[in-house]
Amino acid sequence: MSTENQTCANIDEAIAQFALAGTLTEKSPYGNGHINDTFLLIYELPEGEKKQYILQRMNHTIFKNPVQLMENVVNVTEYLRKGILAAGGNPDRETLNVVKTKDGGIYYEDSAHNYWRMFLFIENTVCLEMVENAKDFYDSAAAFGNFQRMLANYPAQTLHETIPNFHNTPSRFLDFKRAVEKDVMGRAKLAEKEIAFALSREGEASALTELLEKGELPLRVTHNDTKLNNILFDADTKKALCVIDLDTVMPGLSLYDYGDSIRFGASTGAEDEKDLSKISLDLSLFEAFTKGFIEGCGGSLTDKEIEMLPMGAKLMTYECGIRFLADFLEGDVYFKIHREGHNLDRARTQFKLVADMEAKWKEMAAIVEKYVSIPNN
Ligand code: ADP
Ligand code: GN1
Ligand code: MG
Repeated sequence: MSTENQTCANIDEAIAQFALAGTLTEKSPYGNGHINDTFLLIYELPEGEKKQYILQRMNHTIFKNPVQLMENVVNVTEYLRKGILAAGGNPDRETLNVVKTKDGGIYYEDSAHNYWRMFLFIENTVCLEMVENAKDFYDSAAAFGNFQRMLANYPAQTLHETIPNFHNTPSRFLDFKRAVEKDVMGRAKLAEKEIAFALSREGEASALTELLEKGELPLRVTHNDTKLNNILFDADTKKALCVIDLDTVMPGLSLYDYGDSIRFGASTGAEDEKDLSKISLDLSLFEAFTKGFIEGCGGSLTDKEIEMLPMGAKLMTYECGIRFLADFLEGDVYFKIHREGHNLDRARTQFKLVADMEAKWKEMAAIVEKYVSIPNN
C-alpha cells in the first residue's frame, strides 16, 4: 500500500472515532502549514446546513510526544476560553476548540501509530498568506500581543516543552553547522553563498539567549510560531479573531513572537519568493506591527524587551533562514516542500531580509525608540 493510500485509509479510521452529526460530504487537504497534515471535513446536516471541522494528522516526527502536545493545547485553550468569556468574547470563535473522540479522548492514535486531532472549524474567517495592508498587520500584532498577555499568569511550569530549544538560536546554529559539515545530500556546493552568509553571523546568534541567562529579559508563555497564517481574521469585520497553531506554546521570549511575525509579515515578498529583488523590510509595516504588539501586550513589555525588538526581528529571521538551509542540506526532512530547491529558496529570502534589516538598522531602532517608556495604559 502506498503512503498516500495509507494516509487515506487512516483518515477514514480517524474520522470514524468522532461522533459528528450529519453526513460527510467533503474531506480535502487544507491550508498552507509546513508541519501537520490538515484536512477540512464538511458535514451536511438533515436540514441542509453545513458544519465544518479541521482534522489534523500531527507530525510526530517533529513533535516527538503528541500526547504531551495535546495536553498543552487542551490546557491552554481551556484557560483562554475562561479569559475570553470573562472579557465578554465568544470562545467558540476566539480560540481553538478541541473536538473529543467518542471515547472522550483529545486525540486518536490510529493502527499505523499516526496521531490525529480535531478542531471546530472557525467559520467565516480568512487566513492571510501575505499582509494586504498595514491595518491588518497592526491588528495581527495586537492579537499576538494580547495572546501573550492573556497567558501571562498561566502556570508556565505545567507546559510541556514540545520541541526543546525551539528558538535557541545558538543551538540552531550548531545544528546548521553540523548539517554543513555532514552535507549528506552533497548539496552544500549549491548554497555556498548562503552558507557563508550564515556562518559569518555566528557572533550574533546568542544576543537574546545571553540576556535571558543574565536575567535581563523575562521568560514568558509565548506562542513561538507567530506567522500571519497562524491567525484567522473575521471575514466580516476584518479584525484579527483567533490565534491558531498552538503546538509550540511554551515558555519563551516575547521577542520570539514579535520577531517571527516581522520576518514573515513585514517582508515585501513571500517566504519562498524566487525573485530576491522583491524581498525587503517594509518599514511602515515594521512600525505598524511594533505599535500593535506593544499595545496588545498591554504595557507589560519591559524597556529592555522593547529596545531589543529589532534584534528579535533579525534573529528570528536569521534563525528561520538557517533552519531552512539546514533542511535543504539534510534532504528536506523537516519542512514540507512543493518544488525542488524550495527550502533553499526560503533560506535565500530570509537572508535577503536579514541583510536588509542590517541596512535599515538605524531606522528600525528609531521606530522602536518611539515606544520605549511610554507609560503603561
Ligand atoms: P501547521 O502546523 O501545519 O502550520 P496549522 O494548525 O497552522 O498547521 O493549520 C494549517 C492551516 O489550517 C492554517 O493556516 C489555517 O488556514 C487552517 N486552520 C487550522 N485550524 C483551523 C480552524 N480551527 N478553523 C479554520 N481554519 C483552520
Ligand atoms: C513552521 O507550522 P507552521 O507552518 O506554522 C515552523 C515554524 C517556522 C515556519 C516557517 C513547529 O510553521 O517554526 O517559522 O514553518 N513550525 C515548526 O514558515 O517548526
Ligand atoms: Mg501553521
